[in-house]
Order: sequence, then structure tokens, then C-alpha cells
Amino acid sequence: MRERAAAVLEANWTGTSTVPSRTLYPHQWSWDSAFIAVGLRHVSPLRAQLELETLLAAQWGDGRVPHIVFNSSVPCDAYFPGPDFWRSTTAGRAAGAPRTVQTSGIVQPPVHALAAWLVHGADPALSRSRSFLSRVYPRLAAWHRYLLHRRDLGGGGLAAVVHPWEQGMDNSPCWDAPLSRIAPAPASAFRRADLDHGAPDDRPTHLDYGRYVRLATDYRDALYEDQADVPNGFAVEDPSFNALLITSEHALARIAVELGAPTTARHARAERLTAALVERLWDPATGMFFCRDLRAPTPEETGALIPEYGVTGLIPLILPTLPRHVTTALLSTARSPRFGLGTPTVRLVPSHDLTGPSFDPHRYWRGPAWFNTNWLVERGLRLHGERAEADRLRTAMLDTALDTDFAEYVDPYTLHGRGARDFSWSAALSLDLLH
Ligand code: 9YW
Repeated sequence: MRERAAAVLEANWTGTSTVPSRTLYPHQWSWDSAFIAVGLRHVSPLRAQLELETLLAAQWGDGRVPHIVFNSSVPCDAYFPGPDFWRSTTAGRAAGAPRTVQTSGIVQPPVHALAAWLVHGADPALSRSRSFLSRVYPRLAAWHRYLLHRRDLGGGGLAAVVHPWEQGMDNSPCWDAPLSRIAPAPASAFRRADLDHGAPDDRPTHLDYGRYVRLATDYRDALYEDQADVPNGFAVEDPSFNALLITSEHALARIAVELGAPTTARHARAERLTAALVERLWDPATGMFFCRDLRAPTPEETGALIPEYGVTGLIPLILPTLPRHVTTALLSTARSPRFGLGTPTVRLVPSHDLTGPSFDPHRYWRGPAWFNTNWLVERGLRLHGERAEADRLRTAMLDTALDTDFAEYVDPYTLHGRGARDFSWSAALSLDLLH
């Protein structure tokens, strides 16, 4: 298992970073790289450090870390939307996009400080000899500053995403309501390069793509400026995105200790963010974290919680200081028929409510189980002392990774692989579970 997983990461390594998949995603993706580094540290701590350094070298002047860093030796039409769509070196100039490398202009979940801390721990001597943490720390701090200031579009202290691609669970039913208000771009505005490699039934629909392209085009044409007062468009506070930010704040505090920098403000910020997450996204009546739609059209609906049970709402389990009553209620939601945690028929946590009308066991983030979200839930279970359940989930992940050749995602009932194979974060997180 270890050898096979390491071989996947070796085959997907470009010399400076790792592609998520040679076929479907031939560039560097932001949160993929963080998860990849977490696994890669067990095989090559040096490559794991380089992975994060390469990503952070493409950071914009305003602090954002782009969701894709393009590899200039890959043909432009291998992935859509490519560099000619995002035009970072021109449209991104005002926001400080780098001149020497092409990137997208949106972001992905901030798992990076957590990854940097774990990578450091794999070989502290190497890390110190390369000044790894002291070089990445200012960049990670600027990244969090961008999210906490420029992206606090709701004014409640949480970071908002302005595109479903930013949250990382592209076609989750959580986005159906906010996306329904977006006029899709015409089919002539895009070419589905993803369908050259993926089955149409396993991927987002054309209508989804039309809306993704419209949102990205409008953001680019506004020169990637973040505006709190735009009435239309898409702005959502998401539980998983913010929980990862909080976890990364805790990691930044640990990094600061290692570097001898002040830490009190960081711990206090992580606590404030945890309180804001509970205040703004926790629904005590249902025992679930929901997304908050900041651009709902009528005044009564403004700021409404979106009552869709996505796996995003379970990810706050990774937070160490979640109030006990919240953790208890969230664990019962995870064990309910909606997610089936701990039941023999559902060995991996699905990406969406098994009992909901939008559930689809094959279509991307509308039901299939993914390795990164299961790894996070496993970590959360362990953190809260649910050892037996964490062990069962770990075993199911490792069995499934091996059986499916590290599939991108799997049917949560049959555990048959869907999407790409030899998928980097599936291999990397399996390696991490083995240690
Ligand atoms: C796309 C690379 C990315 C992931 C996202 C996933 C998908 C890109 O692939 O988005 O073209 O749809 O949804 O989370 O980072 O693996």
C-alpha cells in the first residue's frame, strides 16, 4: 500500500509540485497541494516543503493564494478555464498577481498552515536547516489576513467564498439556491475539457458550468476586487472553509511558538472565529452547520442559512474548542441516516445527505464519498475521543483506496471508484493514515 501510494505521488510530481491527476487536472491546485504535502511528508519531507513553497511563491500582493498555479509547459486547452481565461498577469495586476507565473484569480480552502506545521514535524532538522517555517510564515499570515479582512463580506468575522470552486465542493446541492440566481454564460463561452477524461454523469452539468463561467468572468472583469456591497453575484459563508481557516490559525500559533514570535493574538483569533462560526452557521434545532447565503434577494431572506446537509457541515468536528453540546449534536447528525457514520452499509461518509432529494451516488459532490473529507472527519473523531469509530473509518478508507487504485471519489454504498484514478490526495492521505 505504502509503495503504491508513493508511486502515485512520484508519477504525479512535476519537479516542483504535484498535479492532482495527470489526465483531469494537469496543473497545481491549492488545497490539493496542502493535502498532498500532508502525505508526501512521510515519503519525502523535502518534496513536501517544496510543494507548499511552489504554491506560496504564486501568492498575490493582496495575500490571496490562487486556486490554480498553471504549468506553462502544459498545452493551454488541456484544462478549462486555463490561463487565457483568468488573465492573472493583466486583470490581476491591481490585486498584485505575480508577473512571472500564470494563476487563477479565485482561492481554495486554507489548509496550508496546517499542512506546513505537519510537514515541519516530519523532519524538524531539515525544516530548520532550510528555514522552511520562517520563509512560509509571513506568506501564510498574509493569506489569513486577506481572508479575514477582504473576504469578511458578511461583516460577522467569517470569510466568504465568491465562487463554488473556492469552497472546493463544486456542485454541492448547498450551492443550488445561490447559483439559481446566476444567469449562465452561453455554451459558446466554454469548452468542457473535463469531459475528455470524465464520464458526464459523474461530473457537474452544463448548466452548472455556465454559471461557474459567468461568476468567474464577472469577478475577473471587476479585476478580482472583493466588494461587500454587490447586490447580485455569489457570496456564501461555508462551515468547512471557515473550520479549516480556524484549524490553520491554531497551526500558525504553533509555528509562531517555534519561531519565537508572539502567539497570544493568534490563539485569541482562533477562539473568536470558533465563536463566530457557531453563532453564524450552527443551527441548534437540527444539530448541523449550514452555509449562510449573503446575497439572498429579499430583505427577509438576507443572510439566510441554506438548509442542505452537505458534508461541509460536519467538518467543524476538526475544531478543538467546539462547545461540547455542539460536538455531541453534530456527532449524532453524522450517525443519523443522513450520513450513516458507523453503519455497516455506509462505510465512508458521503458528500451529501443520503436521504435528501438531491442525493446522487455518482455525481461528484452530490453524494459520492471523497478521501479528503473523510480524512478530516476521521481526524475530528479522533480529536473528540471517538477512537473506535475513527479506526473503522480509517480501515474503510485504506481498503477503498487500494481497491479503487486511489479513485478521486467513490459511490458511498458500493465503494466503487468514480472519476479519475491515481488521484494524488487519495494516495497522499492514505499514506498519512498508514503512519
Ligand atoms: C474542477 C482538483 C480540484 C479540487 C476540487 C474539485 C475539482 C476542479 O478538482 O475542481 O475542474 O472541477 O472539486 O475540490 O481541488 O483536484
